Amino acid sequence: MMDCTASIHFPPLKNLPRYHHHLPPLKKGGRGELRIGDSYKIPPSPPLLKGGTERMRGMVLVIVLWIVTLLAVMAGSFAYSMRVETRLATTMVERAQARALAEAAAAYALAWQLDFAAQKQWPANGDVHEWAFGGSRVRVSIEDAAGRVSLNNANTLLLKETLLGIGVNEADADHQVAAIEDWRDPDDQTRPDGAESAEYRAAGRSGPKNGPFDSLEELQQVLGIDLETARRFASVATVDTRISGINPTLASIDVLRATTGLDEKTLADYVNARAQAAREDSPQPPLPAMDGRSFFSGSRSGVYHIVAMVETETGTTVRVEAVASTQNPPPGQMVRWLSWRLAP
Ligand SMILES: [Ca+2]
Repeated sequence: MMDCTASIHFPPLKNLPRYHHHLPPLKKGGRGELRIGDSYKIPPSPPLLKGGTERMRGMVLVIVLWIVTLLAVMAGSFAYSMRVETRLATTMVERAQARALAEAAAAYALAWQLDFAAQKQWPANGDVHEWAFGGSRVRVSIEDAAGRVSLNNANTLLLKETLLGIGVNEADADHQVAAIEDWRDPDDQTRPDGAESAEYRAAGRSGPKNGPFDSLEELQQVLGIDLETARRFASVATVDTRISGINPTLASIDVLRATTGLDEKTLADYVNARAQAAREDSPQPPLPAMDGRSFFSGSRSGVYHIVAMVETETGTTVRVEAVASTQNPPPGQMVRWLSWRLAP
């Protein structure tokens, strides 16, 4: 009888990986070889592999946390930039609304002067009219240029009284009046205390113009007039009339304060009486008597200085300064705009 017993020879297990010591003892053969029927149990994962998995899990957790943090930072940054852009857009819209309101107020004040009956109710004397519109505060004033000091036509006395009235001392006022007159007269003959081309050259400045003032800003170029004096003078002056005096019924309280020498109470009483007469449609009161000043007139000019200021609920402010004339308007229009300035 044939021996059917077959045996399979496995290679010796000498070179098994490091966990070979977990191999169970051979049940059969006992000579380092496995035979069919031998049972073999796969050993559990070695402890080193288990520790590596935990470290990997920790690293994944750290990476996820970093990603979450990064996303949170990005979301916060996006929200902030959106808030800034929204605020900027809101400010621009508010500013556009305030500007439209100031322009409307300027046009509204001017419209009152185009009708004789309306003109009596709202005299162009620089009084501030105030109202609220859509949560914004609107303040507008309009002055006939006949109530202002004409830089081109005011005489020596009126120029000097105005300079004294805005705070210039006596000696400087004499120099400045002469410099203004030398600036605008056509000759190059220096009057006492004045300044013609020789004085401007000596000072390293250009001038004088030897012609009429075209703008109030030109005052800053006159030799001997500092910036602050020029600014104050400009607030009560005009370059758009040919009237040598001022009309007190159309002069603002600032002009009256600078030119009349009257005390504050007398001025306030006069301005209040003037406003009441306009409301009641009665004749304008006379200016209180003064000592010898003769630069007043009863003229009107038809040229208007307008200031409109708007302040919104959130504090956005817009100021419009304009000068308009009813003389020689362009065809089809009622007024001619001489200047228009928008200030923040
Ligand atoms: Ca001159």
